[in-house]
Amino acid sequence: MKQKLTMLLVSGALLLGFTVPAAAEESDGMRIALVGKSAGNAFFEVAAVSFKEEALRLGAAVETIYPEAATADAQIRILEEVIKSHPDALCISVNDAAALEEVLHRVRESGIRVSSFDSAPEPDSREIFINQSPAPDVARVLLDAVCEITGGEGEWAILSGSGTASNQNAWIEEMQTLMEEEEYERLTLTDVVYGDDDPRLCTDLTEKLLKEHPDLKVICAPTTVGIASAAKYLQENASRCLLTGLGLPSEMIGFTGDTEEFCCPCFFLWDMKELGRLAAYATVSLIDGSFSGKAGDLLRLEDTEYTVLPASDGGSEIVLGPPVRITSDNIIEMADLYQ
Ligand code: RAM
Repeated sequence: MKQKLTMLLVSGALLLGFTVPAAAEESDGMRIALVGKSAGNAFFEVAAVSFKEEALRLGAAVETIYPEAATADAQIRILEEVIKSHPDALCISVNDAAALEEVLHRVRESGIRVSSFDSAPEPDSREIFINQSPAPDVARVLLDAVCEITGGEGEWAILSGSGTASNQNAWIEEMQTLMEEEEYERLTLTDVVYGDDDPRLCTDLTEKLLKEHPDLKVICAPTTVGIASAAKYLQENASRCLLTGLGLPSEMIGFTGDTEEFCCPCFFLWDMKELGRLAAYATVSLIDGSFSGKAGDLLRLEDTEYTVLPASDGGSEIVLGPPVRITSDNIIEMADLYQ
């Protein structure tokens, strides 16, 4: 078993240039491949910390694998390797649910259990999705923040991740639906752009948005990479345009505050520790057969009980909880929590 794992690590390292986590070599028991959207995105590294801790506690070794870019092709190449090395389970956040459907079917057919978190695969490509927060709740807090920052009227734009990401697309769709409500009717969504969770592209798109829309009041970036890149650009250029979205507290220190020197009055995230922990617990429970992932099933994680619900896409999911608002009041505390 150890030999197989080493082969995957070596081939993965050659293919993608990622490093071998120490934890992956510490167990001869269950093995899990944890696949994020892309390398260099700290969101997945933070989620992996509590994922690995929980998995190790339960006797499973974790290999984290990050594709070189947030694309379907890069993830497909990784999944081909995963099929060959055959861990007990795969837990994935997908860049493109439709494009990954075929390879994920083959992963499942090979006997590897498939859980997912953050960005959901198609219902029949997964056994369970750990949903960080319901999409309507995420959309509501973001739109309310845009409303609050603009004073309820004016132009705003969205700087998203990749155009095929299920999570960002669900949040954007929900925001567009909510825009029909009366309280948002004086807000104008001027543009939606996709920075592919690539810091350079996100920076260029921020510049482009400001040039093309000189009256832009707020950029909403529902991606940790997008918001961090936009924050740097806006603040370095002393832009009057402000910022909100979904961010990692550690990356938003120095940009978050209510006074003029800061570009971001508030942003949101969810409980990253619990996201990783719950995803690991669900994955190990699939492997050991104590959990089916089907609607109605239960997961008991210490004193919290999670029920599997039917997801809006027809699959099943466990919902973690509501998004958390982060401001200058709690950013330091939150950054300490999610290292
Ligand atoms: C980025 C990713 C991830 C998303 C967070 C908020 O890091 O796109 O999928 O959940 O932002």
